[in-house]
Amino acid sequence: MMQLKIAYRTEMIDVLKGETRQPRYLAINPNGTVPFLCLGDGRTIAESNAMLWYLAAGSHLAPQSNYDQAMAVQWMIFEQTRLEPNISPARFFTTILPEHREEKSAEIAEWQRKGHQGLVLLDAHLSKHDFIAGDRYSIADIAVYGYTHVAGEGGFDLSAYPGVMAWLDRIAANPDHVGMNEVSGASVPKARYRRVGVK
Ligand SMILES: N[C@@H](CCC(=O)N[C@@H](CS)C(=O)NCC(=O)O)C(=O)O
Repeated sequence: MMQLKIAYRTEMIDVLKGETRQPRYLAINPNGTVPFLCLGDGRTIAESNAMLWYLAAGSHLAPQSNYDQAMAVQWMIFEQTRLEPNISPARFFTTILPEHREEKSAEIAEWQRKGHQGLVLLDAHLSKHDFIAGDRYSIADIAVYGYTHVAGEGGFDLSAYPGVMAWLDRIAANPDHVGMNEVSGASVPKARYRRVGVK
């Protein structure tokens, strides 16, 4: 939303405190997951990739051709099935809640094994392409960047993937890039952002 200069307000929900399971949050999002997008008119969107497609529609971040759109969907599904389910729990029990690392060591090893299978495929793609879908930066890069750039916190050594490493640097060097810690908990002053149609 910052890249598209869309005004928004962030409300932090603490997963570790179980806030996603509390009636107050379930009344807003029955799925009980974050992230969750509430539009100004009361409509809502779950799933990060659905939000990306909605927000980017008609903008420079939306893949243009039919083929690039299909490639974006393909890699977003890849991210949700091959990367996120492995990197996220490995990172959770390695870095976010490390006190359970020992008892979870067998599962962490399995998440890492499967996560590496995904990273090999991603590296092969990014060794031949500068961006995930098409020849320019798009929501497909944003989606795949999310967990890939914190894979090290899940015990993944990304130095084995030069294509991925070069792409991570390319994305972070984008002048519009907004780092994760620059948005967490941020309540962005509306005056700084032009409202461009969250309808
Ligand atoms: N596929 C979803 C993932 C949503 C998800 O699993 N969120 C986790 C945190 S990353 C969550 O809300 N967990 C809290 C819970 O299940 O109570 C997306 O990409 O938005």
